Amino acid sequence: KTVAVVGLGYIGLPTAAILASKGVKVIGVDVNPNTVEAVNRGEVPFVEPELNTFVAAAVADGTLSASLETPKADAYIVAVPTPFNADKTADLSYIEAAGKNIAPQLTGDELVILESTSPPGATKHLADHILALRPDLADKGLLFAHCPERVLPGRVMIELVTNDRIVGGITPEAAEVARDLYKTFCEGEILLTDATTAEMAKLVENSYRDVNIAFANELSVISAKLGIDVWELIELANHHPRVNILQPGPGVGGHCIAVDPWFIVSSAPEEASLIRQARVTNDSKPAWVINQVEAALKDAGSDVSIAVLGLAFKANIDDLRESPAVSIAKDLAQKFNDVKIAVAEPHVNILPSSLAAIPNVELVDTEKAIADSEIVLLLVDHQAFKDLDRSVLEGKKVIDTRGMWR
Ligand code: SAJ
Repeated sequence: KTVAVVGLGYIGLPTAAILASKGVKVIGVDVNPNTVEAVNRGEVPFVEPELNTFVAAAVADGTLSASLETPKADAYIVAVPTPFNADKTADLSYIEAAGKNIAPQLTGDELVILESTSPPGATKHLADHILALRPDLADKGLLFAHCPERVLPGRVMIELVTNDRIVGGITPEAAEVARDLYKTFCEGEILLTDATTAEMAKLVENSYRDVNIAFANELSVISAKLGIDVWELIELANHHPRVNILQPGPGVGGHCIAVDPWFIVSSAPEEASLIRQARVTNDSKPAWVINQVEAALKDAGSDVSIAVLGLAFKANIDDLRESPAVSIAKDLAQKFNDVKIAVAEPHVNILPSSLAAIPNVELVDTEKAIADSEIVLLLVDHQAFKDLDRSVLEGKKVIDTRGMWR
């Protein structure tokens, strides 16, 4: 049996490599020639622990190869991006492009799995798209299923094996055949449902977290107004046996939690009011942080510098994409262009291009950023910042968006 994995990104390549490690013949497909060449050399074009070892071994064994062309295969796993459009609806063009390339290769009894995080109905949309291109296969046995991934970057090779998996079929038979494929490497429970429920389950998991973070962020804004320490408030409330409030911060980043709820909202705009409001609440937090800094600048007088600590979207990672910290640093620097912004991010050694182009921003080490500044804005709760000797903060105006230095 041959499996084609379409899209060799953060999810597709690990999935391809783990299947190949179980002896399945896997052909990875990607539109990027650099990715295809890297994989064929046994290399990984991004950082993910352990993935290198898997890819190198599978390529050496001949079980994994990569191609720009979609091949004939018994099963297809589509793991391409689903970004959102300006109006917050999902952009299905990558999924449609994958379907267009798969369609001519089909003979009628293949399994096509959509793994990309998708709005409800996307698997059916992919099936309809393929069948519109291949009406001759309409009553043959093509199978379509959705199997969302829920792995945490940094732990992908472990969680692919140990996490439970939801498998949703357009038909019950499709779910069963897809389950058998995932069983080759997944040791968690494999739960069968229909495709739309599987699509929603993934979106709901991330919306659940978004709504709960929004609650914490709203509490932080209310508490500031009332002169209450929100972290003490949450800690006290969480002593209740049925209360577990998450942590407020400078906003919600990453590629999942800040995106997926919009797919629910755009599917049911009238009904999804709480889910929409959570997105609005979390997205408004960076502007609130900037207002706090503006007030501090007014008190501090002229000729002051601001130390911005952290750019990553969460603690102890180097990922700056969709990070509220990056957008806060950028907006601050542009709004107060006569104020020096000393950015410290121990996990990177160059500024992202959106910040590098701004003249009053520079990347320096943490000690220097603090020593040279009157205002210290903590945006990410990196361990490196936790370990700082607090005496360096003496005499500084500290704005701690993570409650790390209370
Ligand atoms: N955050 C807070 N307060 C909190 C928790 C998080 O402000 O109490 C912020 C973080 O700082 C960060 C953002 O939320 O900016 C998201 O971080 P995260 O750790 O909550 O989630 P991700 O984006 O790294 O990974 C999530 C996970 N989903 C859930 O926990 C429900 C992961 O399991 C998914 O696989 C991943 O999304 C995904 O790919 O969908």
